[in-house]
Amino acid sequence: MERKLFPTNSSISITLLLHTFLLATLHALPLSTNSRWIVDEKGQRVKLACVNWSAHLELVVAEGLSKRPVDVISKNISDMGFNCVRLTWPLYLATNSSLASLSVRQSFHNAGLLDSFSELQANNPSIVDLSLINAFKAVVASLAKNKVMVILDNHLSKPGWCCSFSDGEGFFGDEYFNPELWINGLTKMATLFKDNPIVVGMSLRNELRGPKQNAGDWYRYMQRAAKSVHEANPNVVVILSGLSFDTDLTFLKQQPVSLNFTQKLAFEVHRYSFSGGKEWETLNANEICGIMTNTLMNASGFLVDQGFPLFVGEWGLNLNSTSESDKRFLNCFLAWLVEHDLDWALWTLAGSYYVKGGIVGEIETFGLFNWDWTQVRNKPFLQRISVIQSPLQGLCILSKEAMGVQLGNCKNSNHWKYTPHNTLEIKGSYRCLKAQGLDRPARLTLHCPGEGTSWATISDSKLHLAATLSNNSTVCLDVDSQNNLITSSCKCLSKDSKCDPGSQWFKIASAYQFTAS
Ligand SMILES: *[C@@H]1O[C@H](CO)[C@@H](O)[C@H](O)[C@H]1NC(C)=O
Ligand SMILES: *[C@@H]1O[C@H](CO)[C@@H](O)[C@H](O)[C@H]1NC(C)=O
Ligand SMILES: *[C@@H]1O[C@H](CO)[C@@H](O)[C@H](O)[C@H]1NC(C)=O
Ligand SMILES: *[C@@H]1O[C@H](CO)[C@@H](O)[C@H](O)[C@H]1NC(C)=O
Ligand SMILES: *[C@@H]1O[C@H](CO)[C@@H](O)[C@H](O)[C@H]1NC(C)=O
Ligand SMILES: *[C@@H]1O[C@H](CO)[C@@H](O)[C@H](O)[C@H]1NC(C)=O
Ligand SMILES: *[C@@H]1O[C@H](CO)[C@@H](O)[C@H](O)[C@H]1NC(C)=O
Ligand SMILES: CC(=O)N[C@H]1CO[C@H](CO)[C@@H](O)[C@@H]1O
Repeated sequence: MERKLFPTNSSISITLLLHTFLLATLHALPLSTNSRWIVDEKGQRVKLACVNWSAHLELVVAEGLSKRPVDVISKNISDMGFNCVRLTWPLYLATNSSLASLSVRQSFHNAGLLDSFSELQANNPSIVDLSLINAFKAVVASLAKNKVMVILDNHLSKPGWCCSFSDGEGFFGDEYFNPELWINGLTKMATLFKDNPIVVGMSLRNELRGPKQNAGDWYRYMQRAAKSVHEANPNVVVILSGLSFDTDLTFLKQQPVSLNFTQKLAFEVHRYSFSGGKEWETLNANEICGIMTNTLMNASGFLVDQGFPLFVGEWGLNLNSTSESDKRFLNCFLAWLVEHDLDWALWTLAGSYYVKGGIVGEIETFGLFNWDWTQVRNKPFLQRISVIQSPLQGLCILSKEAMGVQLGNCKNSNHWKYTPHNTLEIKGSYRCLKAQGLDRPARLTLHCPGEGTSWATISDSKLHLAATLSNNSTVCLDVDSQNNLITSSCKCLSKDSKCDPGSQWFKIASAYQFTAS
């Protein structure tokens, strides 16, 4: 493993050269797993950088088709740097043939959405008279045309918005969650796409939850469903979600899943800034970052060490007006995703819904698109997440002339070694990073270890890199407005819940190097 140094802060990522080397390349499909990595047919690692696209609401039509032609949306997804979509579907689309055979036209008419329907007809004339199941297939085909891989996500049973604790959809045996019907529907869906390699994965059920949830039934039904899906479609990676709205997979520490196939299994976890209540608004950013990271590792991250891919199938934030606390969440969360180089899916693509919770044209503030699906709602955010869209993207610490250091493209970055002396050495050179003093540029030196060259990861977040000066005062690595690395006094290490340590958050990340076995 090579190591690279990533800063996690937002404000400095604006200068990123976006997507220029993200021309869509289709991997050799199908995908499978090799230890914790998702790999293609040739054994090359594939990093899933997905966005959720909903097709599970009342109308059972992928959102946005009244706003833009499906091929434009698919192309936009690829242009925005995603290589995959987590496409949500309601179980009844697979199990209720009257629903599946309803036409898109009828579905809109039944809901009384005549204006949206004429917009849909104008934008997607070839879709209006397809049945709902064929319209779903048309969306998959459009994604395939644009080399965007698809993970089918069974989001709920009855079409509509999801999910609450007691909506009858949360766990096996609930009013709308008959396990036999579910296995049957999953198997049908797996069969339907068995000859379409663009469907690379199936996430068996979204966010298990509710009063009935228990690990015993989880194993009973998840294992049966996984085998059945694999039997019907051995191409897909089967993805299993945890309990408590998919925040908890700890039970797997006691008992691993038992299946009759290998190299096709991954796990899924979800995390939002609001998952832990209002903690990001009320607690110190370093403390809460430490708590969140530990919780994530305890509840799901441990699976990576056990040799399974972990797919962060939902995460996201309000992109219409991002709060300070959400920005801190993002800095900390991205550091976690970078550190473990995880696969993920952002919630969400939609700028608005046909109808959600009875409201026609409801805005989705978590959506990448704006309300009418014509613009990116929040461009800095999109630039920001490019750091996790492919391995080794984003900003890294680069050496420059005269022993200086600055941020730049990770592709050109030096590889760093974090030595037992806590020095940060450029691999293959004798140079290491040195703090010269308060508010002065950080530099490279040949005196390693020596004064100001020992860096400790401090604070609860473990994201500050601190060095001690000759007079025993401590400074933290920081970035100035020109992307030069400096050292300044360490920010808000504890208590203060108002201040933002973001520019001082760095992650020493392992750069992936895969040798096919
Ligand atoms: C099947 O779908 C049709 C059309 O939406 C609906 O009227 C019917 O109630 C559904 N049946 C079941 C059992 O959900
Ligand atoms: C795996 O188990 C399922 C269900 O028990 C069975 O139908 C299938 O044949 C088994 N597959 C293999 C490869 O043993
Ligand atoms: C890990 O999770 C389990 C189950 O939720 C919990 O009981 C335990 O306290 C957690 N451990 C840590 C270190 O957070
Ligand atoms: C989106 O942000 C604008 C400007 O901050 C605000 O006026 C508007 O109410 C927000 N819309 C929603 C739905 O939050
Ligand atoms: C989507 O693609 C269309 C056609 O190329 C383009 O005009 C539009 O700006 C794109 N939208 C976004 C949000 O990138
Ligand atoms: C240590 O030196 C720095 C200058 O590099 C100075 O700003 C700081 O006040 C000094 N600290 C102490 C405790 O003397
Ligand atoms: C720095 O701390 C060390 C160990 O605590 C001490 O021996 C040394 O005298 C201190 N130096 C200064 C300049 O305060
Ligand atoms: C932000 C947001 O709306 N997230 C939702 C994503 O979908 C899951 C499951 O449908 C909901 O529980 C989340 O609230």
